[in-house]
Amino acid sequence: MIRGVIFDLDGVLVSTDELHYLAWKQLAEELGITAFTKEDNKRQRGVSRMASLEVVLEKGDKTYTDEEKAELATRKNNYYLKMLDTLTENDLLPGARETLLMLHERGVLTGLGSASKNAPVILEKTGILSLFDKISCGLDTTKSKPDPEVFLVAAKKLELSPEECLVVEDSQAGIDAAKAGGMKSLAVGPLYQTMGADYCAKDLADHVDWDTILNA
Ligand code: B16
Ligand code: MG
Repeated sequence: MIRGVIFDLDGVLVSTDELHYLAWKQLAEELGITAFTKEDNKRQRGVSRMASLEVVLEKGDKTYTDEEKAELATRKNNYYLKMLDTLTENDLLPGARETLLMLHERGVLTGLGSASKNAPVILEKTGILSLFDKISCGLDTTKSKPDPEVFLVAAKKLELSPEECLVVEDSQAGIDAAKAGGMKSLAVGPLYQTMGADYCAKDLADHVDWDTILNA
């Protein structure tokens, strides 16, 4: 029986990948890296800020100290935060708010399991912060998906066992993390049919058989 649903953020509830891309692109150009593309950006989905920085730096030929890397990541995050200023509830992905409300009505707990350290700001700006019982994000964790840490922290905060949780994810690393944590998974997004999840749907507005999923 599923008693809690843990949602990934970027690509499941809201699409911030274009903003991440534009902010990394701006940094790359300042560093003289012109080869960073949208294709590279796909590899940054669901991974931590520092791992995303490595994806940018490997397209150039300079090496940086850890201190310099920390400064570069902060610089990118400042560009990204400025871009988040324009985020509103209109940026929620189809079915996101409705699904959270439906789960609450059924008495199912809701959690967030996101790599982003900006997750609380994004939930606030899109008006769904109050629809979460507990939040686990990049501020609570040290390991990136496919490590299950972020989902295990969410389950612990919800006071549920992994078997009682379903993870909703759009990235392969996220589906792998759910499995590694002993949780069931629902895949959404462009790769939903190919990630080996227990259930899949184009997006949260697509037909999802919640009766079957929650009673499994
Ligand atoms: P931040 P998710 C992830 O969000 C993004 O998909 C990924 O591109 C980003 O690097 C990561 O958050 C960290 O974000 O720089 O805001 O801490 O899919 O796990 O919700
Ligand atoms: Mg994601």
